[in-house]
Order: sequence, then structure tokens, then C-alpha cells
Amino acid sequence: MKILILHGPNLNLLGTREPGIYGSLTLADINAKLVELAVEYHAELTCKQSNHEGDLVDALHDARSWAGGVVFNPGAYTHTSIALRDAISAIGIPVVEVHLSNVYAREEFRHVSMISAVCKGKVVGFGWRSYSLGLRALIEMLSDKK
Ligand code: CA2
Repeated sequence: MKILILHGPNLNLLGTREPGIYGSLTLADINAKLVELAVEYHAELTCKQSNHEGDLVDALHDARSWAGGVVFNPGAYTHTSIALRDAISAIGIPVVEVHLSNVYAREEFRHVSMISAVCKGKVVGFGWRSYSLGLRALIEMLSDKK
């Protein structure tokens, strides 16, 4: 089972600023924890990050040909990007939306997600564990289908 872990804009800065909101782990630390978890399930991860909307669309399109599903934190594009929503709808593989912070406890503009309605599910507010919870759910769901 192959899964894409996709991180959006500014998440490359994790661990350097705003630890009170996003935690103190770097993106590399989070990816390493997810790979560790995936090994337990005999799943294989590819981790990508981009600050560019089009690159994220391309990564989703590409995943269609090799991944069983995607764990996706689109960062601020969550709240604005119809292009990402359309890409998720188009690829036809399950995408799990994840957020480090509890977006519902923050500014109102973060309460809106362009992508939630086309995602399989969503995990918010558990820091890096939002990713591991989302990954675990995705793997178990994909295993059920076999
Ligand atoms: O909580 C999340 O995971 C977010 O997707 C993070 C985005 C934010 O725009 C979303 O509303 C919620 C922002 C990521 C910015 O990451 C930084 C990391 C370190 C320092 C500064 C920004």
C-alpha cells in the first residue's frame, strides 16, 4: 500500500516559529514519525511539500497513478483553493484533510474549508498527531477494501 503525505505552504517552516500554535517538531520530524507508523502497517509513504498551489495540484494528479490515498494539509490554501478541491474530486482516490491546529478555535476565515466536502474525512487540532490519526484511519480504511 502506497500513500502520499502532502504538505502545503509555509509548513516547511515548522519547528522554527509559532511553536505555540503548530508545535515544535520540524516537517522532517513529522515525516519521520509517519514513516515509522507506516512501517508497522507495511505501508510505503512518499512525503512532499510545496508552497505553490499548482505544484500541489500536480502532486495530487500524479498520486492518482500510484497511491491508494493521500493525507493532505493544504495550509492556508484550505480556505481559498477551488483548484485543490477540483483536483481532489478529479483523482478519485481518498484524501484525508489534516490540520495541526484546531482551525475552529481560530479566526473565522479558518473555519471555512474549500476541500472538506470532497475529502474522505478530516482531523484537526491534535498537532502532528492529526497526521498520524489521519494516516492510521486511511490505511485501515484502505485495508478493509482489500
Ligand atoms: O493548522 C494547520 O495545519 C493549518 O493548515 C496551518 C496553516 C494555516 O493557514 C491553516 O489555517 C491551518 C499555516 C501553516 C503555517 O505554518 C507555519 C509554521 C511555522 C511558522 C509559521 C507558519
